[in-house]
Amino acid sequence: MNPKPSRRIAVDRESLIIDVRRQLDAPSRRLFGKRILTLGGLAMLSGCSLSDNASVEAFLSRVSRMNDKVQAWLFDPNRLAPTYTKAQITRPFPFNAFYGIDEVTVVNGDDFRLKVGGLVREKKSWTLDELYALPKAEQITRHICVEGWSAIGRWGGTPFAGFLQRIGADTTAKYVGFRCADDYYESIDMATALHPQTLLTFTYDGERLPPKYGFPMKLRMPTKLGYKNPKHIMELFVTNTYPGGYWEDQGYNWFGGS
Ligand SMILES: Nc1nc2c(c(=O)[nH]1)N[C@H]1C(S)=C(S)[C@@H](COP(=O)(O)O)O[C@H]1N2
Ligand SMILES: [Mo]
Repeated sequence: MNPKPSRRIAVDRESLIIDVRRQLDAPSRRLFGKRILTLGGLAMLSGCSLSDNASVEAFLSRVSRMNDKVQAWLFDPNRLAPTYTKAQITRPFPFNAFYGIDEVTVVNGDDFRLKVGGLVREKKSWTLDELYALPKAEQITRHICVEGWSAIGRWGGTPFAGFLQRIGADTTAKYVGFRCADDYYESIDMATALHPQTLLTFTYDGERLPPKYGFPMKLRMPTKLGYKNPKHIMELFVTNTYPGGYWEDQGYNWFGGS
């Protein structure tokens, strides 16, 4: 494994500062009155002194939590992300993970079972054939990675809202969490889980999802940044207890809207 946390955190610190500035510029922020719309003002709001590294970290993480709330509040469950044509697909579509492509996780599909748990009526595990038999949907959308690239890809699978309904998920719960075959883990807000473009995907460009793109399945959300889209999902659960995420627990913003 070749983790690259320091670079990722540096990028995130910059993106947080960009977020802060964007929030300062956002018309909705004028609600708070022009005069406190400065970094110092935000520091005051968040109760942080910004006097040393630790307090800067605390400040950024509180801004990030405020940012989660603002993003959740601004999220429109009916607004669709742009879609594209087959001719616009990026080829080759990039691979990314917290390790290199030579270390891609290979899951054996034969004895695979998707574990489903938490606040659901039906805690049964799913074979791939059962999942492949679910209602189908496809999308060509843009995937945006905070490492500085974006690409258009084509994913096929089943609408996640329908799947949640089928397993009797408590859709008034706050989060859906994911555990992956490669130590990655993620969680998303219920509004995004129920968004019509959120798909549990099993194919990439019409072919079975190859290991590099997340076999056996990837949750694809064009309304979220790349790191929010878990690959190699082994288990999912519905919960009201904040589950965090692989990069979020190292400082990334949790809501991660795109
Ligand atoms: N299981 C798992 N899912 C993951 C990651 C990972 O390292 N492991 N990386 C995330 C990040 S940062 C990105 S940009 C996308 C990359 O998906 P791709 O390889 O299909 O481009 O996967 C996301 N989901
Ligand atoms: Mo990413």
